[in-house]
Amino acid sequence: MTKRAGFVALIGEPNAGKSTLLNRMVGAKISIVTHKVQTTRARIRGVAMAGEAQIVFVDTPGLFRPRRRLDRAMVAAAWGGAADADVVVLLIEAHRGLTEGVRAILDTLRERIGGRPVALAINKIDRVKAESLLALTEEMNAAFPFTRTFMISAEKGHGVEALREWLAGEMPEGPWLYPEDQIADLPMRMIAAEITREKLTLRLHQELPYELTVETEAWEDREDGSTRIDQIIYVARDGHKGIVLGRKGETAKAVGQASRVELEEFLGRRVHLFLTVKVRPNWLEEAERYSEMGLNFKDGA
Ligand SMILES: Nc1nc2c(ncn2[C@@H]2O[C@H](COP(=O)(O)OP(=O)(O)OP(=O)(O)O)[C@@H](O)[C@H]2O)c(=O)[nH]1
Ligand SMILES: [Mg+2]
Repeated sequence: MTKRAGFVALIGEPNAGKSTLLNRMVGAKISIVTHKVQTTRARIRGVAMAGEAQIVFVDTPGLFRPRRRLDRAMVAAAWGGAADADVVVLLIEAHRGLTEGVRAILDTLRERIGGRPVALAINKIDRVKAESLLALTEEMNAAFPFTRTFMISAEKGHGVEALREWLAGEMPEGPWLYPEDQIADLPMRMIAAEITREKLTLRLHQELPYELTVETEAWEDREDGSTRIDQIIYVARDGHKGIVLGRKGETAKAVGQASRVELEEFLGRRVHLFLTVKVRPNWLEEAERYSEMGLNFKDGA
């Protein structure tokens, strides 16, 4: 059989389940998932195999109306991911249907993504009655000429194989883009920072997760088989430092513990994780913070 390889961009509103789908396709957790919106900040590539086809999934930040610099850089990264892809998959949530946000995405798709296949994946079908899906499929296809429609549950795995099979056939013929055993195209230190950011997002409330960022400062694989990882949590305000640390440092300790456990599982080695919280009032306006996240600072201007 001939080899095939190409890129599939996963786009959709925040919280649609893009990262969940990427992880399922790849078979490993390489993109963080939370119940909160705006979890993914940059383009994350995961590699999946389907027979002789290599499908490089590009997880993107959710698409929404951007207000701040970081928002704008995230949305630009998402559309950049779609523009480079061979196939675009739009994820929507079955229980929310054709929202205003989805309509806005369809408008931009019409303007920017000419000629390429765009598939619709109605996700979270486990949350609705099957009867409602037919009407939603019709409504969506009246609003946009989707190449195909899939009904899936990224979390439970329903319908995901059919989507994978179809995507495999859509990939252009050509050599594979990554070695067969590579599953992610993201530096380990960035994955490690993302894991800690996930644990922070799960524990902190309201706007705070948005206003912090995590960077891996140092990484040392030791001869005894363990790894020492030093990370900095940047917050924008003094008051936030106290919240991240928690009473007697309990919050930071719990976050560090949860992150370390997942890092050990991911790396398959013992991990010593050291977290430092730093106040940096202007980090949301610093180019270096954006490049550390894999974003383009100028996109946010
Ligand atoms: N019930 C149900 N929940 C799902 C499904 N897929 C994803 N979720 C949940 O939806 C939430 C958001 O999932 P993510 O994968 O982080 O969504 P995302 O589109 O990557 O979100 P952003 O990165 O913020 O744009 C999480 O709580 C997931 O567990 C599904 O098929 N069914
Ligand atoms: Mg995501």
